[in-house]
Amino acid sequence: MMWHAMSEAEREPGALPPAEAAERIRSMEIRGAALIGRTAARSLAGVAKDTDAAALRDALQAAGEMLVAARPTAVSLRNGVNLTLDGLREEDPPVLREAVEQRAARYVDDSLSARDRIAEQVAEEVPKGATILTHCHSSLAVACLIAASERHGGDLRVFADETRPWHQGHITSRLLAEAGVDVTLIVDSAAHLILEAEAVDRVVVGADTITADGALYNKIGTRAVALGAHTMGIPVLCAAETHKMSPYSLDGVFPEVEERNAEEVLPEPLPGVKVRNPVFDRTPPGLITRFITEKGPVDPLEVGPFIEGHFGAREGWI
Ligand code: RUB
Repeated sequence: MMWHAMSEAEREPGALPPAEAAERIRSMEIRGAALIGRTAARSLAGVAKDTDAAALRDALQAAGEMLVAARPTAVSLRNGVNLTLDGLREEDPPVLREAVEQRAARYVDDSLSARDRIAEQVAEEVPKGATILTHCHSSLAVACLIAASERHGGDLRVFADETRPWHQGHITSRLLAEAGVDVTLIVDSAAHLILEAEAVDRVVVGADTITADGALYNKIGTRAVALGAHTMGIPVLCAAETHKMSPYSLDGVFPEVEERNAEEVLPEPLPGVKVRNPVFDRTPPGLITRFITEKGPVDPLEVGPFIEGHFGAREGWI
């Protein structure tokens, strides 16, 4: 089955063996930052459950490293691994086993309940009759738009942009339509025209990584949409669970922007033509109005202190 034809439930996998989880994340069969973080946590729980005591510590470390290496940009993948293993490596195997399973379950629960809390907040601040533009497919943004539409009895319009080359905007459109939301699909390059011509009230996007300087790493094209909105005075809201915040950026480690295969852009090579295929970009803090997290709204300029307060010592983190 094509990944973009799958239902949400089918795409929320159980405890996959780490090599399979990593491969399915790498191939984008499992994608979207929140989901890949949950997939990593569940995979580690599976390792904890199924590995002999003597091999457990090394197996968890190796699995963690393999999962983190699967895709480079979304920090929730790395946080999913590190928050699941945090401070446990020295524990005796029986304690380690149980604690990893509990931590993984907590990571998953926190992620899913964050989505609901964020959706409520965004729904509260979106006015009845509003027109919203969203970019790519963010499960958090979709949850927000469904909640907002329900709150206003369907009196809400959404424009979803397509996001080539993978067309994740098609997933957004399908999910919103299935939920009864008034949704219109547009190509990425129509975003500026639509922002203006349709008097869009808010842009709502998701996040792969939020860094301590208040910048947002998200699907390629987010920056252009945010810039367009900014020039027109349209607020840009980023719906992001705190798992999207990068504690590593406090140490000066910023996300690597993933470049994918040329074939995704040009299936048949054209002689003499080179291809670039960066799939994320960095939107600077000045173009984002607010991050909406499960802990409430965070101003881009307050992200650094927020991250410092939110994450602990991070000893032994991958
Ligand atoms: C998806 C993307 C999404 C974020 C947030 O990129 O950039 O906006 O991951 O999604 P890709 P969510 O398709 O390359 O994974 O809100 O579901 O975490």
